[in-house]
Amino acid sequence: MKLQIIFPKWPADSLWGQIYFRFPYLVLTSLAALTPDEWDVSILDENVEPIDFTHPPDLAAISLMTPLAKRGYEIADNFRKQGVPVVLGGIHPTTMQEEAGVHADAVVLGEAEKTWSQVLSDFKKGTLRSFYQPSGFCRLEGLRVPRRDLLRRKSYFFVNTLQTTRGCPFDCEFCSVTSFYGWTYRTRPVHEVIDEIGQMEKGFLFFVDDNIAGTHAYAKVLFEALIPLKVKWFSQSSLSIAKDKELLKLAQKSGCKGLFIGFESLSQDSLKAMGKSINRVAEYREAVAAIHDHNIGIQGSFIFGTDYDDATVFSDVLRFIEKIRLEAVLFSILTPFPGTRIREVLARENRIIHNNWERYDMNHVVFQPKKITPVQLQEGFNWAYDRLYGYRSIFKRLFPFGRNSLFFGIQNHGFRQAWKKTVIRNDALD
Ligand code: B12
Repeated sequence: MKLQIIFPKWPADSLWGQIYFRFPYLVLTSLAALTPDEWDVSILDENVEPIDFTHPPDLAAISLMTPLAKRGYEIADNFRKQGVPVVLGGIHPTTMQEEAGVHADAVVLGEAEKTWSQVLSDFKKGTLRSFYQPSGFCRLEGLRVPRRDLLRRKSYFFVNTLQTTRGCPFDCEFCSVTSFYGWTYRTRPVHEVIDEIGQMEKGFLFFVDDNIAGTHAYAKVLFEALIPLKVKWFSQSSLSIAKDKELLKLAQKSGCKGLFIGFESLSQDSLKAMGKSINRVAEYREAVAAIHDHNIGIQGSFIFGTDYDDATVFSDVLRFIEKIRLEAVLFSILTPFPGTRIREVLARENRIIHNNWERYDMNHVVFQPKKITPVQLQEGFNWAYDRLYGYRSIFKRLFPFGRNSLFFGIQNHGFRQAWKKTVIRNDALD
């Protein structure tokens, strides 16, 4: 029995379709690892190789995040037309069950660990159910080691994506994580993480955790255990890490080269409305300096379009990040993803313009902002990215070179190239 696990491609002219430093989505290798040995399993990341519909598997499993739902459904419909059953899973099908059900023989809700072998055995018996809902969240003890051997190695910049925790202790209104993982923050046994790293190729690690410093006590044990491995790593964290000098020191010693941190806004009112009051704007400079002092670079995340944002927000944010010298930045337009609290609010106020999921990539305006027009928001976002990835800003933020310049140099170059080729198709605003 052949099983193919698929991650759909980004539109070629989208920002994410253009990024050249690719690394694999952990779900592909994780789901393959959960698949019993009797299956002939393969994984296909459509961002690095095309699907060969002329040689279909016996069963196709597709992982969907919201902006890739349209492409995922096309793939699913195509397979099903040929009589190949399809299972859909991931964050989008979990929050849009009925919609996903139209394109699938089965929809797996939530995490796969508790249900996947049941799905496969039901399939073999011909008793596949329409929906599979796990009872609660899985334990992170004894997670299977992802099947990295199945990856097309040459297609990726690096392949070492792994996870140490799931969930986030916070519940920001724009974020899908807490609605998906519940109000839980689960950690893997540190020795299992270390064993897994021992089985991986040498080189850079990306911990795809939502918040690697969600509990400082766990993070300290983890970082301490990483020190002898002499690895270099990158992950996501909340800004709270900056307040704990001991944790920062351990992060530095364990090889942390950069952290993706959600600043989100320079307006304390916006942060309050987002449910992210743990961020104190007044403390940003000091926090950034503390992280930089430990030779850790920062990729900051900022969201445009809250009810407090007016037309000045774009230049204010840009000026600020150049001043505090964030090595890299991800700008996002506020996006009402299914399952989030911001979607409920905007839907209640009748402010969602459309549900064309392909445009839910945080680069397109899909809702009516309060203080500016959708066109102003889109144009302000485009302007901010043009400036951010112009050489002037890159130079201002990275010079004098030192703090992990190579890593962030590649990151800035990659985003600059990708942004130049990105086409924003905001048909909703025409
Ligand atoms: C790592 C990560 C990234 C990396 C991705 C790169 C990479 N190659 O891995 C980076 C930092 C580049 C990134 C960027 C973006 N990301 Co991101 N990212 C994540 C993060 C933190 C972890 C994803 C992950 O690998 N998890 C580990 C795997 C094992 O878990 P999983 O995918 O959820 O799969 C499990 C279950 O969902 C289920 N499952 C999933 N698929 C399937 C399929 C089947 C058939 C079955 C049975 C089960 C199943 O089983 C798995 C095991 O339990 C998630 C948050 C999260 N916790 O999911 C956000 C998340 C996926 N990202 C999100 C977004 C919006 C983006 C961006 C659009 C943001 C932006 N401003 O541009 C970009 C898109 C870029 C891209 N190329 O993907 C959103 C998606 C929301 C949505 N509704 O779609 C999330 C959920 C974060 C959030 N705050 O809401 N991201």
